Amino acid sequence: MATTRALVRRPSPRLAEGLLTHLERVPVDADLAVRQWQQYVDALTAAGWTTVEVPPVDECPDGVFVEDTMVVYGDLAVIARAGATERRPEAAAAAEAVEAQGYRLAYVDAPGTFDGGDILKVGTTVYVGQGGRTNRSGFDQLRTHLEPLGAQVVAVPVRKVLHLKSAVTALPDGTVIGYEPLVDDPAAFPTFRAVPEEAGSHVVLLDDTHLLMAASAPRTAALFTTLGYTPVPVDITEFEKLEGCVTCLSVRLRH
Ligand code: CIR
Repeated sequence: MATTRALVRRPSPRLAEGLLTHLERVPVDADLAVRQWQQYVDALTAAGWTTVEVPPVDECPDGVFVEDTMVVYGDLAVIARAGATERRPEAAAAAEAVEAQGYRLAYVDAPGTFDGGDILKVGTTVYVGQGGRTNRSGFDQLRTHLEPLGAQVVAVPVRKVLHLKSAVTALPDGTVIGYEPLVDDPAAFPTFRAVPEEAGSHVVLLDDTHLLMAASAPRTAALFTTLGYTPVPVDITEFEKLEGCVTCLSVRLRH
């Protein structure tokens, strides 16, 4: 099996100017953000992941949320055309970085848009959030790229939060987890399970038992422990202020 690698991108000095859709702007501590980003990278490394830094785009405040630049499936990386025009310059260097890791590239073209944060993979099912940054053409093009690889590509509504993965992610056994008040259609997920905190909705699967998650969701971490998982909490307060979460800060490469 290929080694597990993760693309990451260090925060821009302009991070505090990042886009906001559902939250009010509050001051962001840029130095603390860099420290938190380093701790996030260290947590990946400690779990055996090799991190690959994508060259920064300092003129893009949201560049640190590198997950949004693509979706990977099998040996293919589909490069995003960001739903927010300000974020489109982020994609080019991320595409080069993932190609250098051995992935084939495909693109979503105008008028299509998608952000990687709107894509949740559960086995061969690929849920695509619709309503915010990812439009119908983006969905159709993703389906064209991914179905030949064996994926079932399913559209689900997203209106209450920025991205699909702001509302739901999945545990290693395929259970889709989310904070129910922010999930538009829990019934869209056959295995849905509610968690008690919004920030508890987001997990990065470090392996089959270890879950990287925000330190701001202690009750959900306790729930995951009772289910036999080991939570690995990280402080990401400065990114949460900009509607980011643990998933957005990396692209996990398992091919
Ligand atoms: C944005 O609005 O695009 C950024 N401030 C936050 C992006 C978070 N990314 C993600 O959830 N995948």
